[in-house]
Amino acid sequence: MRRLNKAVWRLTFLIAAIPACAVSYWLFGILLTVFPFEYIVDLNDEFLGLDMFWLQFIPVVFGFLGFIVNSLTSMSEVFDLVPEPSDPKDFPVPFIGISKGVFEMFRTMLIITGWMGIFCILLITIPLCLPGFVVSALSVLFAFPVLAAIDAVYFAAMHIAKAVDRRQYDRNTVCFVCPECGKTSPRPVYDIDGLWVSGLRPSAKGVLSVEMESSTSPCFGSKGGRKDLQQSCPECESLVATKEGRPFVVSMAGAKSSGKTSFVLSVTGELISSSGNGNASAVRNYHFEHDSDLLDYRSGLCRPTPESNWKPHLAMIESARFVTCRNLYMFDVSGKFFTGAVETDIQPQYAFNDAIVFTLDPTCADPAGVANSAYIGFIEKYRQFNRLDASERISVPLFVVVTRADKKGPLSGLEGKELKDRMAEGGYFNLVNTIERDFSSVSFFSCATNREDGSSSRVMRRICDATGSEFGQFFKG
Ligand SMILES: Nc1nc2c(ncn2[C@@H]2O[C@H](COP(=O)(O)OP(=O)(O)OP(=O)(O)O)[C@@H](O)[C@H]2O)c(=O)[nH]1
Ligand SMILES: [Mg+2]
Repeated sequence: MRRLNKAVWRLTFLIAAIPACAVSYWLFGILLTVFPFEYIVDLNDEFLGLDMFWLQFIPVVFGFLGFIVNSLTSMSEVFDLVPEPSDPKDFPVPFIGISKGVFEMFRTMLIITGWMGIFCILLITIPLCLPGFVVSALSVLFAFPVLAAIDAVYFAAMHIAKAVDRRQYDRNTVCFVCPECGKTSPRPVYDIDGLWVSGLRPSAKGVLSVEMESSTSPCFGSKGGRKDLQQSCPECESLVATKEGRPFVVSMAGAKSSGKTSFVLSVTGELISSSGNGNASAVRNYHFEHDSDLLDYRSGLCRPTPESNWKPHLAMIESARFVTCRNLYMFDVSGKFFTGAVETDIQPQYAFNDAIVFTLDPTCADPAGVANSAYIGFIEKYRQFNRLDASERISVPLFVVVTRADKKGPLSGLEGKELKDRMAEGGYFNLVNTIERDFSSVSFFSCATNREDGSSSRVMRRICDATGSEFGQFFKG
């Protein structure tokens, strides 16, 4: 890119010189016929014997060489010209400002021409020196409009790039979920040189890889470190580092020991170990404590979730396919939450979750009764939180996940309609009926959530596909 910029930059100077040379050549033809230059023709006839073509052409060549030396070598610095385009790293549209450079050149040339003209007249070297300066001045005169036109094209390109960047910024920061308090807001608050701003504005240069210009007009540039700026949650003010990842939010529900935490750990564990089905460049848990939970889970230990838990499991997925991260939020909660025994039971994500997973342990004592009362505990809270009355169907899809598929039973290994029918026949009639009445989209799966055997990932894949989410590619189908 840098080489290309340089080449285009220099080419514009050279292209502009061609018509200037032609005009100079034609001008010399006229000059040689008028006072005080006609004596050059006489001198030539007497001593050199060059024909008219060369007499006109030689000074143009001298002028052109002078022009090249001026514009392409370090001589340009003497004349306050810009010999090279700006580094594309600092200035992604490097040609902006070319007219200014050319104008400088033009101005300098006029001054030099003026002074040298006087000098030349005094030194009888007018015929040799003046044409060179005339060529240079004319070259600049021609270069100016040509380069101004190029400038205009690049200005237009910059505005388009800015608009694209703005769209990307709006799209990627339209929904922020705080990994600490679990609440959502349009975007985090950015810290720019100690100034907190809730939305970024473009800088004068603000596209792609531009650095932050100043605290008053920072740019959007997603590649310009915007994602890495210090950010905080506007709700709880905690510092966050979500890299503006687009969220996909799953709420977990289900009775105690039904496998909610196991499902979450199995999904995130497989996501990490498979590098997002090979489609991610990096996947990691946002909270360090979830790394140790995963280690315990892998060694066969899965503790009951404390009632005080409200931090979502957040798996951050980085992929070259997307400009920003993709963040998978799974809100795990203690099964006690659905018994009515827990007072502090606010689940903020109920307002914006993309999917709900309801786990069910078919091997416990009275599985249908346990699942039913957990479901009622859940749906009451959900409706209450979203102020939905019992007649309204919930549009967020619900996924019933029957766990313990590793233990042989009447429901293990089944899914979809087959599983639903088997459940309806096998004592879960009320539950299946109520769920289908409450939700407009319900799917049934069974899986072994105590291990990472791919069954949980498969469920996640279906969840993503059913909700039309781009997260599906990060899970094995
Ligand atoms: N064999 C088997 N055990 C499972 C499965 N899923 C969960 N378990 C075990 O069941 C126990 C409870 O699982 P959890 O994932 O903690 O259940 P939970 O729903 O999160 O429970 P609470 O947090 O107390 O509400 C753990 O010891 C898990 O290892 C499964 O699919 N098969
Ligand atoms: Mg749990």
